[in-house]
Amino acid sequence: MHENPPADRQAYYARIDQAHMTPLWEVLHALVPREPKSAALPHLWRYADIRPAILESGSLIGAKEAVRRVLILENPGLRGQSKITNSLYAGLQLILPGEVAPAHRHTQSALRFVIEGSGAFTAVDGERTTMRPGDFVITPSWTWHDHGNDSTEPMVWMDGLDIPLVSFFEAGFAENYESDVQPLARPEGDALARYGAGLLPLGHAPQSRTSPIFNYPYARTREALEKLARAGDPDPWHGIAMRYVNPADGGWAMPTIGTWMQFLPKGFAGAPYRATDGTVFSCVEGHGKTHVFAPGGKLTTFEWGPRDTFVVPSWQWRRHEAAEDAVLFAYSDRPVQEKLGLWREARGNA
Ligand code: GTQ
Repeated sequence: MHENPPADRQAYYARIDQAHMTPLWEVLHALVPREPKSAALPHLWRYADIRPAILESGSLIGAKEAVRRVLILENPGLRGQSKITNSLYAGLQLILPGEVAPAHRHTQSALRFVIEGSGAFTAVDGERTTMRPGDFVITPSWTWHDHGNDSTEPMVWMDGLDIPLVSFFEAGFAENYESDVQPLARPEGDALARYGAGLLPLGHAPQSRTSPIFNYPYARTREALEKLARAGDPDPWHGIAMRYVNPADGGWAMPTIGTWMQFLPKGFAGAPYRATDGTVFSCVEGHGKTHVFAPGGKLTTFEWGPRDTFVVPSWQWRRHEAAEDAVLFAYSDRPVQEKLGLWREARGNA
């Protein structure tokens, strides 16, 4: 409230401080802001700029020793906190041919979004899936998972986890599996056939809050987006925007992280949009620009292309443009905010 409270108040604050109390009126506006004021900053990580450092990590430490050899993408406004937004984590994980990232499980949920390379696998609760660029792969909370690379190329994927959320709730548990690689219980493709073909086993009762599909292959997503784009009528703010769905309940694919794809047709000039979920974007195809307007009017423009990652903080206006057909993958904490009745969005003039 006051830069320098009067002496009698300061003396009073010092006295009540001894009893672990502090006056609300000095902090009320910060505690209950008129609107969100994210400490996070908009930022773009160009893959070409960071790729050498990612590959260099492969000569400094093995995947097994590191457990997960990942470079964390730290928001420049939140350094030292392992966060890309206030509630979410992002990292780029490298796995070299022949390497294994040993099996473990944790209550944090993870998504993998394949950036470079093809043919490495992740195994989740007894089933392996081969990962290809643009695939969206889920490791649900408390499921055993190990990663391996039987291909001949290095493989890099983006890890998106709800680490800051779970840490906020102080609900994190983790344990290692007894061996590096878990045994397989089902053939590859089982989950996609069982749950991802517009069918569900008769009488299916969900065992978890996460989608039973754990790899949403890009080939299928791309085909749907392409058809919808050709049909026309893109949303003026989002283009063709399609969320990943949990087929068992129609909700988001993950309980804590919302994921979707945006196809921006050639020449798309999106209208301004903002929402309370700080959002991470990864470009899959095409080139475009995103303008972000921070509070106070500071404009940041990102010129992105394939494999680049960028983040837009909560409640900052953003506007996408695409000079050619472009595809963006996105994730945020929207499912959590929706469940808590907090999520808001606003649309500028189209
Ligand atoms: O693959 O299990 O980037 O546990 C951070 C923590 C990846 C993983 C991360 C993890 C993982």
